[in-house]
Amino acid sequence: MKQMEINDYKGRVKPSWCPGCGNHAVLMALKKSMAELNFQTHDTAIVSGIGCSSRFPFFMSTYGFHTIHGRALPVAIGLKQANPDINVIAVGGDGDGLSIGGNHFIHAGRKNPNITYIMMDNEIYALTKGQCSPTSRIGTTTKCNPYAWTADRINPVLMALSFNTSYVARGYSGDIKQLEQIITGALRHKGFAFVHIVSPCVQYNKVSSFEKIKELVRDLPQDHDLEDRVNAMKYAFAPEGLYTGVFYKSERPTYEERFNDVIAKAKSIAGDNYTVKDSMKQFQ
Ligand SMILES: Cc1ncc(C[n+]2csc(CCOP(=O)(O)OP(=O)(O)O)c2C)c(N)n1
Repeated sequence: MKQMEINDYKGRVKPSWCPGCGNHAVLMALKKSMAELNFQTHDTAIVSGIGCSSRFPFFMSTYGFHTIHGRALPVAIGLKQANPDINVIAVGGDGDGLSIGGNHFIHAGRKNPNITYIMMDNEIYALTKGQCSPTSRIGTTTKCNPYAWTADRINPVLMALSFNTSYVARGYSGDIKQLEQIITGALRHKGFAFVHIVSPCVQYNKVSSFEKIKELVRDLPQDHDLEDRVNAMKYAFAPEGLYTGVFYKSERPTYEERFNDVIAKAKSIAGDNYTVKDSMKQFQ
């Protein structure tokens, strides 16, 4: 098997993100992590929704699926179920994953499919030129909200922890080394791995700039117990700053494993030629 290098993952399309956009760092960190784990391009699929961040699959040489708005996760979960041998990575923005796709985020956490989900959070809808998103701060002004944004924010890390996501981490586009570490951990993890990346938009979000986020960012304590979900929630909720690192990690059977158990059970009752149609007979 070929030893992969960062440049092997370079897609045919040059990244169309603005110069200075945080997503460039995420792209580099993912390539580094994939090279470290020697992910082969023909064994890897990157699935996205819609948004600037969701253009990600075009910039990689792996398989890719640029789906529809908010639907990266159901497509990624289906892909993994149909072909469990491939590495499936879902990517997208805060708008894609928390507005229109918020429902899928919840259910992915509790099902625990063996995939990684990278959310690039710029606290705005950038592709559509700067409307507020579920992570925009109260008071944010944009062309669409010229006076002030009025809704409270969603905390994606707290949300993921609350519905039992089995790997939860947060990074920041200004620290590519840490991004690489947490993404590598996510790709290695067996189960649903959620990586929240605060990734500033230099064009439409003047409130949460790189400078502002840099002031807030702090590392989780070295002795933080990765299996202590309640403590992880305290750090996720911390008003004093934006903690980064791995918040939580635990193992339980994946969605695919549980599904295979059900199929095996059905076959043991109905025989090897069992099909899903057979299971419906009892209701007819
Ligand atoms: C069903 C549907 N509704 C709305 C849109 C318009 N739309 C495209 S991208 C987007 C928001 C993207 O925001 P985010 O996911 O945060 O990505 P970013 O561009 O900030 O990276 C919206 C509302 C759409 N494409 N499809």
